[in-house]
Amino acid sequence: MSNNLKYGTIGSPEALELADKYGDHNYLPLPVVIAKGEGVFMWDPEGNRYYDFLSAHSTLNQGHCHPKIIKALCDQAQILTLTTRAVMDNKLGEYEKFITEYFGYEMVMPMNSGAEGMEAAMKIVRKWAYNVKGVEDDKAIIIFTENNFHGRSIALVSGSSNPHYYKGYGPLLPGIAKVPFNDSNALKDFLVENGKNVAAFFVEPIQGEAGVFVPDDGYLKSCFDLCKEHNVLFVADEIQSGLARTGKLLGCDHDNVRPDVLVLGKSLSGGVLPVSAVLADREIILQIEPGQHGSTFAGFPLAGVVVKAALEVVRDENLAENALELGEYFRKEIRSIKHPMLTLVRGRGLLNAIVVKPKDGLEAWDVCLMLKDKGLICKPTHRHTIRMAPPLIITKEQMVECVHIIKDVFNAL
Ligand code: IF1
Repeated sequence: MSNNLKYGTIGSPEALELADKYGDHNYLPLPVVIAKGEGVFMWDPEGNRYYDFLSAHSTLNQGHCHPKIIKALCDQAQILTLTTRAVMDNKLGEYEKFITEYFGYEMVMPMNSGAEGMEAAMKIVRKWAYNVKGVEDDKAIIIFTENNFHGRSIALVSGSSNPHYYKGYGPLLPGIAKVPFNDSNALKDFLVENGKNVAAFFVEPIQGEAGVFVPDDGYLKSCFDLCKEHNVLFVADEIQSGLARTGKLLGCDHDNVRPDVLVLGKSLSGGVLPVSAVLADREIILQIEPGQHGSTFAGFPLAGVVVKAALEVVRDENLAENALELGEYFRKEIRSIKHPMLTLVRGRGLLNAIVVKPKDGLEAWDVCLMLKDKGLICKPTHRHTIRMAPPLIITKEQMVECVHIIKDVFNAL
């Protein structure tokens, strides 16, 4: 038991030690321990406060422990958490009506993690390819983009172009092709050659994990039109780019594209539960018949009420407008920093990244450590790229303070 604790019963050193000794080592976290989260802030056990510029990788768009979402969770948790789909519960249909109307689709397949949502989408489009498009059995092709990130299941990493994610997990799933991101001609060439066997094209409207790569205006629309031309489904992975993060409700909205299949996750539950959702119209979703897919917690009543509250917050607190306005301010201010290590800032809405050029033995990781010491938490997504993504509820005053912290660090470098 450490003394001088403000939150919880163990201090940062002990928390780090226990996790290192008893837990898996598939992460290299920033050396900070979080004990409390509220809005845009996090606190360590000793009571030090940090601005959260990670938002759990766009899972906390509504901020930490949003009171409306927590209330929905606690109220429902007292009465019914789970039944499995072996029986019906009184919340599922209400939730499904709400979310399908919210995004303008006829149906939804509720899942748990984002990867499970993406896997369900892969199953749905393959079924559609065989049953509706008439692709020869076991010949369906799904197209991913180079440098994609859709999750860590073996099926999804089978389509990864990063050996870090797929090496040593073979044999990998066949039937996944890759085309360069932000190059609709590459997609066109592939479809002209192989279109008759292609079930779907999967794309993140902005490649988050790859380093926040925003495609050219019109790229998504060109790809969507090519998919229509070749009777291929357009599947948008909006797990990180969705829910107001890029300054519009969905990343696809920047190109006015309505995906045939929309996959949501992360902030869908406001960072309270792992919840994902696959939205599409009836002809597509109903390709999966009773008993052909599912999961114990998929669509459970506790998730349904939490998601409804989380989506109401996105709408009622105008998170998209706030992300648009403060994202412009953030990029303008960061671009005004003239420092040899700060080579560029890119992004859309409040999904941004800065690229840090190493200097005098210092690099992005060291910048993150200095930011942490000044009360702002962010982390490199790749060695030289730091993703900066605060909760979308951040106020202008708070953003001004965060920009000052970032400027102070580069002035000190
Ligand atoms: C980790 C980053 C990684 C995603 C997109 C699907 C998923 C994700 C666009 C899968 C998940 C998470 C996974 C998490 C860290 C984070 C991440 F891209 F956000 F930075 F990994 F690269 N589509 N992204 O971003 O959703 O199964 O995780 O719920 O695995 O370390 P999930």
